[in-house]
Amino acid sequence: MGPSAYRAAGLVDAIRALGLPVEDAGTVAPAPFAVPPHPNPAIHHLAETAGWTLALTEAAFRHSAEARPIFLGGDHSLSAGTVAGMGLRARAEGRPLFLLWLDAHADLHTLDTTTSGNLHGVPLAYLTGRPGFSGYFPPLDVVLDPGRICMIGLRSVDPAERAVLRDNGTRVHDMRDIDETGIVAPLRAFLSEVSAADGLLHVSLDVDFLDPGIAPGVGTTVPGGATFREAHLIMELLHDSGRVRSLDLVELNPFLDERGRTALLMADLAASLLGRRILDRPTQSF
Ligand code: DIR
Ligand code: MN
Ligand code: MN
Ligand code: MN
Repeated sequence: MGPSAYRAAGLVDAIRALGLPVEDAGTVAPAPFAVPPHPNPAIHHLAETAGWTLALTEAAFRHSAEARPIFLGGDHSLSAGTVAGMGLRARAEGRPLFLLWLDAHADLHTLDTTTSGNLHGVPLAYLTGRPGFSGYFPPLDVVLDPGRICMIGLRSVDPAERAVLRDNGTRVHDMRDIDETGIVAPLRAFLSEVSAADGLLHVSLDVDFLDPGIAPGVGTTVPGGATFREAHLIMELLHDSGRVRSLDLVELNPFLDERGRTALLMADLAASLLGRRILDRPTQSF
């Protein structure tokens, strides 16, 4: 029901109000994808998720040819497909893909290390070519370099994920970092790198990146998340960078929301990313 809630929150009109042409491309249908039984009994919805990954990879590649797609979820497992598709797009343009992951979680489990069995916890392992996906997920054409990923907002990392993040080159900014340095310095450093490489940037925004006090509509709330102003500031800086090509809005659960406020906040953040601003300011360079 997430996409319906974003539509009801006026996402399309908010984008149109910025003077941008926008088209609602409707609902993606999952592709059939047969998988053998997996030895990890915790995993559920494996074949369905693999089928969605295949369909979303194709949809992301196709829609990004002439547009800057926004993918409405739905579970964070959808990023396995959207980012894979944007990897194909980047390759077609001869440019590197960079990924900004705004999340309380690292989503770096393999199918073998996940204990929850929730496949929202695995997309970054799939996308960075970690082992164990072969035969269970669609073959990945363009592997994402972990050194081109920046994570902001972490505050719930499982031991298996922590071990990977120790030395894979990903820029990792947990909430302690944000408390100590603020949100601007780490984001600027990352955006400068994207610009220097003439990269394409995909942003993946998990609702639980935000503090539960402002964004209750998600099944995996973690206290101590990003504030309203921190989140908008990130979006405003992303807009200034001119680098964002695609966006995921994921993990919204309207049944846990309070009168649509989380859906509305996510739609407002998307509008900030697309250029809604309080006052006109000189464009910043990165
Ligand atoms: C946990 C939670 N690491 C898992 N992950 C979530 O289920 O693997 N990601 N909620 O967004
Ligand atoms: Mn989920
Ligand atoms: Mn997530
Ligand atoms: Mn999360």
